[in-house]
Amino acid sequence: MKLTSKSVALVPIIVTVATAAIGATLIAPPAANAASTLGAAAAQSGRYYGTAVAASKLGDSTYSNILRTEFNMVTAENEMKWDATEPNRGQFNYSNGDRILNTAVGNGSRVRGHALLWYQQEPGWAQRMEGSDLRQAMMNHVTQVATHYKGKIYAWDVVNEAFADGNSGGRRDSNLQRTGNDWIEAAFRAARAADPAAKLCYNDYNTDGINAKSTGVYNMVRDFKSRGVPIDCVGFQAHLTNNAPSDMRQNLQRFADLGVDVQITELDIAGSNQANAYADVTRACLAVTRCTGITVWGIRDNDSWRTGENPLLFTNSGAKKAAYNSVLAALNSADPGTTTTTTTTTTTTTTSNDPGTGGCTATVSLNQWNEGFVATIKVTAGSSALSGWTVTTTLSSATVTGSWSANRSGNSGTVNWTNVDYNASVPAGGSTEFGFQGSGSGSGLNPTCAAR
Ligand code: 9MR
Repeated sequence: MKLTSKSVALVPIIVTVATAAIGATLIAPPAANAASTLGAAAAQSGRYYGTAVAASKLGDSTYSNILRTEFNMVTAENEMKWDATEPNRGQFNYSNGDRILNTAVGNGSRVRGHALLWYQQEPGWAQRMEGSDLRQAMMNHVTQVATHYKGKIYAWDVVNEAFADGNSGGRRDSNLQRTGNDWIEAAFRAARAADPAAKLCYNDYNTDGINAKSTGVYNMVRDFKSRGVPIDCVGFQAHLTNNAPSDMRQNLQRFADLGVDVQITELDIAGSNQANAYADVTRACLAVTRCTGITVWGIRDNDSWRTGENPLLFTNSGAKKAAYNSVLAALNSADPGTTTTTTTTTTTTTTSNDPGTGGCTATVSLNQWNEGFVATIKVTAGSSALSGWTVTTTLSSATVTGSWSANRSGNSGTVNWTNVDYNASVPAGGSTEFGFQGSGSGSGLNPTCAAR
């Protein structure tokens, strides 16, 4: 069939259908003996509960007692960052990082390494560098620090906060980024070579729900997985106020579906709904099999970087807050009677009109769970470049609740999606993607594509 006109009828042809069903039983352990500490409660489901630790506070007995009894994962709040570990080029200082690591190990805790490369807290000498000289210094830093801690780190935040805020979905400008877009994968490869046992994570904030920024990270992780770049996990910082994003679980799940572990890495929550929001974040992680643990960003309110916002689980004097009790209860809520089973099905369907000259095809990758889904749609140009496109989907038993990288005509029934400015142009044979999440069933979307 040869279709040559833009206005030609869209005749769907099912080209390929591949379906994989993954059944997962979640929140398994019985709560016969509810655990009385955060770490023990999280361990019932094989997860950890951690905190950020400041070396300067280890001499405070209230602080170190809570640390020892409640937590089984530790992140150095500042002591393993670039400015702390390499204050002068080629001259390394691990004294405070090692103090935290040794304290953690002495308490029977594991350690998250934070962070090998971050555009903030670069030492002054690195801030003044650019280009290939900086790239060389960056990779040497990754190699040296990961080698020093080889075999002792559960997971490294190899790269922290490399994506821009707002709707671009792209990278943040920095001297690191200006060394070339491949700096992130180069860092992951260097870290893997130095410490093959550590899980290697990308970590960021404002990526806790589904939005343009988290989708930018998602696309990078998917690309890394498809090209064999060694990435094992994604950290979601979760610096929140009042509420967890309503789609936090779905967001964690879509990353997990790419084949990486996910973790909540720097949790703190300000505002009057704090206790509920903490429980919501806890449940979001517990509902995702590959969410392996939660770390709060400090112990007592006055240990927090968010001065005056009281966003943590313990008061200034070290007493447990309502938020503490709600987290503990959520971690202990594994009741055999309420064990939930979630089935996630990943379906890749190619439905197309024959692209012919000036046409395009659309394919959908669908992650469906019990009551909702995320659909990623790939638009591929035919033998001519596109200067704009329209994709039509059929949502007979679903409602769109959020979307990215396309304009849409409605949220159910026949929904038309058109390009936004930055993805209107697609070269001949090239492709671009947009996506959406919805409630209900995403099956039968049957996307068709037309040039515009
Ligand atoms: O909590 C850290 C604070 O003590 C430092 O002054 C600050 C410096 O930028 O970094 C804080 O931790 C950050 C973390 O390393 C990365 N995500 C955001 C955290 C809060 O700013």
